[in-house]
Amino acid sequence: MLTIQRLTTRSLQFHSELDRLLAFEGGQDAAIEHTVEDILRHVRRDGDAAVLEYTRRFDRLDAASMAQLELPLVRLHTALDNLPQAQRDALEAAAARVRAYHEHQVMQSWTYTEADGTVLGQQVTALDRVGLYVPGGKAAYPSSVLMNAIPAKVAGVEELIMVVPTPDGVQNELVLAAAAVAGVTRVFTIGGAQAVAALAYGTATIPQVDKIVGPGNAYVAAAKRRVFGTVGIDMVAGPSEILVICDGRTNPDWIAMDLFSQAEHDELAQSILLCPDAAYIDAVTASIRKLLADMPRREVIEASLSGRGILIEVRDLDEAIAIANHIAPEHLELSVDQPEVWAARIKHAGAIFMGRTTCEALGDYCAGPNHVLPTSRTARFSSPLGVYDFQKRTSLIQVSEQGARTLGKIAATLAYGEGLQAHARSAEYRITTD
Ligand code: HSO
Ligand code: ZN
Repeated sequence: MLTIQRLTTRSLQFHSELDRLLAFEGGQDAAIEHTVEDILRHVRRDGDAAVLEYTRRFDRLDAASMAQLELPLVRLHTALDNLPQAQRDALEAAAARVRAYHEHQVMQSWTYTEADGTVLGQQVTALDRVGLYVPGGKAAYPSSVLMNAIPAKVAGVEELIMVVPTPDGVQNELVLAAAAVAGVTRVFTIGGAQAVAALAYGTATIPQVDKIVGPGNAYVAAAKRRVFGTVGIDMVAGPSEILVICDGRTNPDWIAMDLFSQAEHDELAQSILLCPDAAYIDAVTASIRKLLADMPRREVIEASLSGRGILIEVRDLDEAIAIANHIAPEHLELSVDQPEVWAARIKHAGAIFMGRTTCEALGDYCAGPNHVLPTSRTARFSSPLGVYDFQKRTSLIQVSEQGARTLGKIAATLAYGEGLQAHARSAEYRITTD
């Protein structure tokens, strides 16, 4: 039975009820932490042998050596060649659009020269080697392979090492085809915390990477958190979210299906509608009930909408914008006239989908922007995955003779103030007295 929460901002309890429904227990589980700690220690000590042992135990895959768990690149290309033509075309079209979008993000090096000839700047370089985790189970999305791998390639990352568990040896053809399209350089059929450990520490066969990206289950998330510092990691994503602001003049079936589109990911996904028109909220509720019946994933959708879904009647669109900024949703749909006017007032959201014809699902696959977005209100302080995450900045300083004199005096004065003689004298040596 579907029971979706309905709130009105006119209620005195509105804010406390909203915050209660937003709260997501992303907390760490002690048993998982303990297991992951063991796995990391074991892989760090025994390398390939430990990874092989865990792969045997967890994925029932009995390999004599790690080399047997590496897929040759021709295997990826065969997967691509064997796809039905329509799927191949869609994958390639999506990849091309994602690549074109991300090319706009590339940071360039820059320098500027001061009056005395001192040159300052910033040199941008790519990470050398990145690990891409791809889940094997229910969330094995080829689109996520594209979204994680393409920005790395655009940034200029030379080695992209993908790990993907294949329980009982079952390989996902679309995932392998997506890896071919994205230009992944090596693939190992390993997963779980042991794969994260292998990438973070390196083994005889698996090269140590500089950063690990990609979604995974609770074990993978715990492992990524623990290896952070040895390597970089991307965000640890929570369940998907969608928040729709609608003026009440979009086909209610469209909005119901947009709410379903994120609800179908996960029982813990969150779908929210904000609308100033109570009768329209009734219409969307009726659409939800009508359309749910023939959704193949209706149980997941029903659990998600019943547990975390919210339909909110607001006083007006201004109030809706304020609430959206408070929630900082992963995906925000503005199903209104002149969406650009309202979008300009949004400060916190992972991605904004503007206008009635723009559904969020297009962003998941092929619009171009990344679908790896901040969840669980983290859009207050973080951004979509992008080329930026695979580039680094190095500062450049080249001080002229005259610059050495003026800066030397300032630095020496501050250094004496800090009691650091060597700093001061090092600067003073360069103050040529003529
Ligand atoms: N909406 C998900 C990404 C995705 N959707 C993959 C479909 N496939 C991220 O929140
Ligand atoms: Zn999605």
